[in-house]
Amino acid sequence: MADYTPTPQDKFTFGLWTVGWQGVNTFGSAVRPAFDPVDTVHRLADLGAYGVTFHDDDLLDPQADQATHSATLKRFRSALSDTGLSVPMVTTNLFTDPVFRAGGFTSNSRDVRRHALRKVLDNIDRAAELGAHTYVCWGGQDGAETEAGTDTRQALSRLAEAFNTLCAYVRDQGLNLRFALEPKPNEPRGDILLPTVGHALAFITELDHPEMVGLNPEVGHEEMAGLNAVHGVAQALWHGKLFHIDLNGQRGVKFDQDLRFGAGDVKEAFFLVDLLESSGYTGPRHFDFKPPRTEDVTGAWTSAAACMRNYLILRERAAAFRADPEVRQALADARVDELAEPTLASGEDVASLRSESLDLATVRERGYHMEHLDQLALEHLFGVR
Ligand SMILES: [Mn+2]
Repeated sequence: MADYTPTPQDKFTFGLWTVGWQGVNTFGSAVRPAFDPVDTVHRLADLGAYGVTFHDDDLLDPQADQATHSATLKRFRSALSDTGLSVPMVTTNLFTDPVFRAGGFTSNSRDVRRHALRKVLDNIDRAAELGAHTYVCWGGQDGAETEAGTDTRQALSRLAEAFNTLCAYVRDQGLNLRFALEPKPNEPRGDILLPTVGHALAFITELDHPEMVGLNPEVGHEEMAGLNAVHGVAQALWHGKLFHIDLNGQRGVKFDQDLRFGAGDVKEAFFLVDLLESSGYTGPRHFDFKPPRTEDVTGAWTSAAACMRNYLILRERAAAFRADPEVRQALADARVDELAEPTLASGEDVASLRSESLDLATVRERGYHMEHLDQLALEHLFGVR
């Protein structure tokens, strides 16, 4: 049995808000104490993580004064340098404060939109100082419960204006920072803008600097929309837009579960790891999960460690699947490689194409044997091959 102990080379990262989630939900109050970010950094390093991420408010209490913020940042930086943990990504909280109840970048209130931009600009400065190269934007309150209350086309214009402003700032400052949009269909709003990977990809094409803006797909968010997260990530990769990824677990179309990675749709997790590991994606494997409210502090860390262990187990299973000679034959039988061959030959014109015909009677009987291939995948996942 392989050793599934993570190391920094695996590039596993966690948000302060993930393992540090106190368990406050719609119906229940906090079940765990707040974690000191410095303790979290040390604990993550001990577990083999590569980095830590945060929303501005996770690290710096919005009620505290500037001197307190400076002291907190100093302690945090010391913890980073003591442990070697990096900060590859930073994000902004534009959702907790009641001022954002009608949105951040797309609030109907212009003063709120200006405040939201200032909050992000301030945190971009911190992100750059800490060496982050990715800035995730999740506009959780940028949505609606009623069509009457928001002009969606104007909201998209204000959203584009926000990203154009932020990109211009990053360029002016000469920062090495890219933005990653995080789609989500709903929760907390009834409907959120840019609900899926596809919506976000289309939105990016309308920006002044589309090359600076990509995606941070979250497994559970695509599944909440009833979509196949592996397909969504594959399309983001195809567009060159997988700037970051949030790994977690979700079981179907329901509230945002944020289960530990692997503890949702296991087969989808298997194929997602298979995709990431074969795609050339070199970014962090970031876990955006929440330890369930059943867990005490010990259980929260058990949940965090399991995210990494499950990724490593699935990575090994996926590699074994790809290396299995029977799988290779099954892939050939399913004609999987044939899809990489262009439909028209190089330089071929449609006249040549039209001069041919297909033996329809034969091809109508052609089977693809994908059940056999899929069963082999399951058996590797189950650990019986
Ligand atoms: Mn989520």
